[in-house]
Amino acid sequence: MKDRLEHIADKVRAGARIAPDEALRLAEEAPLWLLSELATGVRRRLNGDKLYYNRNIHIEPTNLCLFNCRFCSYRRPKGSPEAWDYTMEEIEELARRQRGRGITEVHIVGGVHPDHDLEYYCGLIRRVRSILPEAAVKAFTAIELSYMIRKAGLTVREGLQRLIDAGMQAIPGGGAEIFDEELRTRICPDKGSTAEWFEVHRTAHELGLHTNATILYGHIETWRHRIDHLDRLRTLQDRTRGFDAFVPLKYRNYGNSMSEIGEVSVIEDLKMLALCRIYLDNVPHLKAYWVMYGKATAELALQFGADDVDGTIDDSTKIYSMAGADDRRPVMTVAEVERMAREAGLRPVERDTFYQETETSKR
Ligand code: V47
Repeated sequence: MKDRLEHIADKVRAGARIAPDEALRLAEEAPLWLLSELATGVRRRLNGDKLYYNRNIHIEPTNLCLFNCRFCSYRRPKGSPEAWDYTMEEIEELARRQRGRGITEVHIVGGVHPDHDLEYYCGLIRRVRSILPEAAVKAFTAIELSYMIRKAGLTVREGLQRLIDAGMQAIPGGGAEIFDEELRTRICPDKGSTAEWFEVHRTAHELGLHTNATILYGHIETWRHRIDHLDRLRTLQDRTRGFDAFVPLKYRNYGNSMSEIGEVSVIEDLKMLALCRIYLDNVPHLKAYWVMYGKATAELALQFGADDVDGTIDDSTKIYSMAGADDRRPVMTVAEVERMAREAGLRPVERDTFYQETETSKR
């Protein structure tokens, strides 16, 4: 009988779906070159020779947070000299500075602020949309959403509908961390649950919103936990088709209360990216978020299944620089992404939030 690993590889090459135990075998036994070949095959089938990016900024309204996740380097307690809590006017000013720069997406996430309510967040979205009408608002992790909606006494469906009416157009993938309930209570004991995360994304999909999903990997989890996480996402995606992109987030260990764990190697990152691409055969895009991986690893990721590197960012996010990422002031120019694509043998495509090619890109 054919070697079992070769049998799994043939399944992937033929476009067939692999089971959790097969994914585990690939993770534990496949050489890196084979993972690269298989993930590249899946990427090509789904996205041809495209490398997607967008012109985006993040707005992080506050780093005050009700929750105290052990991996977080960003949260500060009230009164800390490093805490921030922007006023609405300051947020408007951040948006105004981006006028006329071709930004197509504003990604808004921050701490779960103890005092703000759903009306505040709806107002925030409306103001950003009125200042940057050409940009889509992709806002709030499922954990922030679940909290603000519950506090308003609404169902998830009613709360999301209010935010949609205010102008929210997509939901980022954050807050997923690790779905295994036992590990989740060890790394983020007081955070919203796996069930809450899924309720928000499932309902969003039912309302026609597109969302992303993430995993926080490289801490205390094993390959089994990672594959279980991917499997739960693949199952929901079979039903709803609402996830646009999967974004693996490598645990960065600077300045948080799990620092002693250290960080996994770049080889492990590449294996993880490939496994995600192979396993999530129904999620169209795999994003190697360059701010978190650093530009060098993001380039390598393009040989392991990634078709998207996120966007230009323009030094607008602190979550990763505070956790030890290479770029203290993250900025990616369009020329840099174009070079990255060409060197990988790919075609750079500027996209909007919904993975449609922008008019500038078509010219
Ligand atoms: O949920 C926090 C992660 C996430 C650390 O959807 C950490 O397109 C590593 O979700 N080391 C928020 N990761 C960011 C996020 C995201 C980013 C870019 C694009 C998209 C998208 C989503 O950041 C959190 C958490 O998983 N995170 N601290 C850390 N020390």
